[in-house]
Amino acid sequence: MKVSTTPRGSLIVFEGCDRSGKTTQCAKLVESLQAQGEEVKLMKFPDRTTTIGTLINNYLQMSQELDDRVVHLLFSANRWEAIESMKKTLKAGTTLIVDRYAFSGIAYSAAKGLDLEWCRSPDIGLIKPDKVIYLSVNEQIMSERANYGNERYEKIDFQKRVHNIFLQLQEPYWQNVSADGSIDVIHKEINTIVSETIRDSKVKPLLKLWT
Ligand code: Z5A
Repeated sequence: MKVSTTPRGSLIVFEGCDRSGKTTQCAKLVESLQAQGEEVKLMKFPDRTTTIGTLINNYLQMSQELDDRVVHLLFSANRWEAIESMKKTLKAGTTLIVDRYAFSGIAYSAAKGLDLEWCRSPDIGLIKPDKVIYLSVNEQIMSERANYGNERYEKIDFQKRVHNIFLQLQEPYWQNVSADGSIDVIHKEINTIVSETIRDSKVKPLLKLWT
């Protein structure tokens, strides 16, 4: 059997409550990594472009009601449908910057009252991230950011519960970054963390999440 000698890309996941700046920071990071000569690709969950993603989008925009368990499983299925292409991309040496992943799946569903371990189980075996950047933002600042309150979960009390569950999920490969400051200052901190992670994970095997 031929063993690949191509250094692999890193799986970098951004997590955080709503309006913590994940999308902004993911875009800036991709731009700066590309400028540094890295092969990099941006992904986002939920991926609203697939058939499953369309159902999720209708639910989030409140045009459709679904049982909480059904929604949870749809979010998970939306990640599983991307898994083979993610593996292929990483093995080809491209780093993936991912805006939300399985941790959001657990945090938002458990904040609605579902059992945390039940919520974890459908995502067991996904690719384990090399780094999770957790953006934490002061709740007052969060609510003042653009368009806050337009979607289903954008209520302060709910976001506090989500944040507390994210804290319970943290493991040593997570890095907390305060997202209260300016976009450029936050970006600089993230860029340093991610550059080190990309360097360190090149020859490490891809692992499975929570196995
Ligand atoms: N969800 C779930 O339940 N289960 C799952 O498995 C998954 C998700 C994966 C949609 O997700 C919902 O799905 C989400 C969780 C749930 N809950 N809700 N609602 P989404 O990721 O598609 O949500 P989004 O609405 O696209 O993103 P977001 O989280 O609300 O925002 P963000 O990406 O963290 O922030 P942003 O778009 O970069 O920034 C928001 C605004 O703030 C924007 O105007 C920026 O210019 C501004 N901003 C950003 N950073 C700063 C700083 N540092 N200073 C000042 N202003 C800033």
